[in-house]
Amino acid sequence: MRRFPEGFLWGCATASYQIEGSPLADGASPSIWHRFSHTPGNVQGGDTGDVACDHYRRWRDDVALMRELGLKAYRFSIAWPRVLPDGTGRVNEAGVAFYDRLVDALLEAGIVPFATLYHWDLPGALQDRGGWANRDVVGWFTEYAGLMFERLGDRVQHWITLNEPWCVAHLGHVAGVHAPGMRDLWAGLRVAHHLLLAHGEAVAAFRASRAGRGRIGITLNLAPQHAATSSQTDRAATDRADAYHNRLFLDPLFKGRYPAVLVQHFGEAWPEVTDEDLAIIRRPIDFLGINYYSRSVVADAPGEGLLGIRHVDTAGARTAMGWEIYPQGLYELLVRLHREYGPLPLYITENGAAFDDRLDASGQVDDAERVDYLHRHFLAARRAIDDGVRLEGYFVWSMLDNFEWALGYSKRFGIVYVDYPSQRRIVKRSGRWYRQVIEANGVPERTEG
Ligand code: GBH
Repeated sequence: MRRFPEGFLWGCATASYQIEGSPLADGASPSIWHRFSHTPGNVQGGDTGDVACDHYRRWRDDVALMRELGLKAYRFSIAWPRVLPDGTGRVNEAGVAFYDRLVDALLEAGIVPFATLYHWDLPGALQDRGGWANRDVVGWFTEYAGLMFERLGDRVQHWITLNEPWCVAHLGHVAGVHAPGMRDLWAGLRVAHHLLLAHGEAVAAFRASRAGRGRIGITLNLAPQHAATSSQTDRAATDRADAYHNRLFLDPLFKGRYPAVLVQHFGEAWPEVTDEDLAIIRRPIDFLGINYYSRSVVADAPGEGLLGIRHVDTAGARTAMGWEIYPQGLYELLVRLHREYGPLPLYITENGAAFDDRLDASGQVDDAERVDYLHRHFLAARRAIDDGVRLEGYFVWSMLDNFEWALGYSKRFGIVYVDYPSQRRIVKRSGRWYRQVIEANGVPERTEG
């Protein structure tokens, strides 16, 4: 057995718009994802988060299920439009009450709550005022964060400001495949800067609040970028890719500067950034959350796309998302973060995979590939801990099959199967296996695959 450190926090992660359903219930206002998914052509199959996993109504059963799975921790996100329907100002008490009860139920079940303030569902009312592209969003977000610290900070000790700011800036504002569906590099770069400023100001509000005895961090989606060949041009292309995907957020957060190669590459489009801004962004945080799914292999491709790069397909096995299964990349990433940006406490706030899960004749889901995927990634994480990395917890994405953004319900990431028509939850083989891992606080040295 490869055991993990005592007190290691094994958990699952979810996000509000992906599981809750009832997006307009009890005084909530439409988020940008509600609007986006209700606009034809944006989401596969015309799927929306209107019902999702109906978690808004079934949260009590879902917490009971978490207890059955033996989870030590649970990472969820708060829907900003439920608690502040106009984005700022008037508080919707019914919305706050939902998270209040959820937190109480988690604590009662002995599960440590990790609250993410922003997992992509901006109030539509704020989008009408320019959303993340308007620098005023820094004040709006700080007000919202302060409210949640005030209301939940007596019980929630682990806070994450933002989930994957790269996805918000790039997928939402440059590529246009996520809400709010903009395609504008100039705006996207400002959005990235505003996200970081909002994060930094929320950290300051946290330190001054009643929640301040707890811990606060941010979650980034990070992926090692490997050069397709050792040529000078491929290596330079890979450096640009790493700067855009990884260092765009890591460097300002931990080093107080943006990657020079990006500033130079984007030239005129790069926003004005003051030293005061950089000081706000680099305010010390208590941990870094890492969402890891795969790596990229990069070749130089002059004139192609934003960065003059091309992604090269590898021979490795893939998940249903088409992402290469590459556990070694998790080890590599953790060691790099520890050496170049730490040492600081790290959590894997998401890792997991979509596969073509099927209910078999006996009504079970035999997802052996997911067991193998998780097993190999857990071993990679354990090796990083051997090397001195301060990894303190691991959240599997996801607890339940859910609304996979632009891909709707076509992709299943859960360790629990959701039969959407009946809303029945069926623990997959991977869910039963994960319960044993948590119980043993470790995994067998060898995988079966
Ligand atoms: C996360 O995003 C989200 O936080 C979560 O809501 C979502 O449901 C989950 O992951 C699954 O998608 O070049 O092979 O590395 C994931 C963000 C960004 C991860 C793009 C994959 C490119 C694939 N993704 N990235 S690869």
